[in-house]
Amino acid sequence: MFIRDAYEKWGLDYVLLGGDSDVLPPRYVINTFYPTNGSTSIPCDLYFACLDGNWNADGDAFFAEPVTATTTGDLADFAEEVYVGRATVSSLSAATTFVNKVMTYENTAAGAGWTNRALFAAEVLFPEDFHIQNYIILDGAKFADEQVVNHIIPCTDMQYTRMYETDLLYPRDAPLTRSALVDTLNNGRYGIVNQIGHGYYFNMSVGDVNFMTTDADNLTNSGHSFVLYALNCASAAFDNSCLLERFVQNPNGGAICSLGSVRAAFPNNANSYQQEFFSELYCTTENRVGRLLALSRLPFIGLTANNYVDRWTFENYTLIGDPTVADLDRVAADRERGRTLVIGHRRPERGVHRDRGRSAGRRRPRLSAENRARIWRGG
Ligand SMILES: [Ca+2]
Ligand SMILES: [Ca+2]
Ligand SMILES: [Ca+2]
Repeated sequence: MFIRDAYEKWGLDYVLLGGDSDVLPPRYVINTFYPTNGSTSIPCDLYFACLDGNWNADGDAFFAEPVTATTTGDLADFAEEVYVGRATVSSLSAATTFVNKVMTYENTAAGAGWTNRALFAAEVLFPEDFHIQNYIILDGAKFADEQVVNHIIPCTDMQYTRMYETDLLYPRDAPLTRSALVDTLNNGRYGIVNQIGHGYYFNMSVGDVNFMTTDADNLTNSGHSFVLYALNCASAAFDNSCLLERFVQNPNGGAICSLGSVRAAFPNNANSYQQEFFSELYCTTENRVGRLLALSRLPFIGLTANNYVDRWTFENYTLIGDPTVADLDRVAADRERGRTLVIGHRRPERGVHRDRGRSAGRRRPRLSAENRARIWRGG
């Protein structure tokens, strides 16, 4: 296939898939981890990034089948050779909007200050119908607090705003509600936005109610597009007109790119990847989103051979947007900065599996009752 040829002949590093699912159909993979005794068909752009192995070695109708007691499965490769993102555009005008937005971002945001600001929008995950008098099983603010304490404070001089549903367990700067979040996204100017909560294809829950696709369409933070990382279920389901692509498609604001899960997410597991992503972003010189996504997976790659939650998270987390987009207050330190929309930007190293000396599989899989629970609401 073209990407494999380009990687071998040109040393390709970054690939922007040019089209939404109607233009460039996704490769669906089958995953039997969830639901129990069932399976899920997952649109998996990781397929375009991992060029070794054979995603359908047994030649049947199903891709990326794991080895089971009764089948040999496929030989899917989960170690990226290239870093992939998708431009979810279906028309020339949408493509023009996409490119113009990236160009504006890369030309104006570097050193602008606001890109050095992070916004958290975290709600209580369990119980799902949390009310202030309830006990808390799992607060999304826990995952935000972990970032602040472990990465932002020790590694950066970044400003951060913590919008949480409750301050019962973790200190917050403001209560999280839909109207407050809309106002903050429009007027607050943030480089990084991290939502932690429930979600589904067309919504993400932000404390009191859902933030919908129309809310993403109507954002007006033009010239201050943010990198959006969402820990929720399915709002990156790009085989629909999903919430995370609507943030990116908005010509008047929204996100420059978004990262999230295309189907269900398992919060404790997904948080491990999220922490890796932000640790790499805040505590190293790495700043390109495509590579950050790959690096966030790397410590867990040894766990993907099993038909377990890490395999699920690898297949589900995806990038909507240009994989070379960089968090721009870190651009000055990026001496390898290339051109916009790079395809074939040669760097000395190619695969993430060669880049770092960390051993794979340093964390063991765990299956808590909470981890088995979906975190979507309204779907
Ligand atoms: Ca197969
Ligand atoms: Ca590989
Ligand atoms: Ca779509």
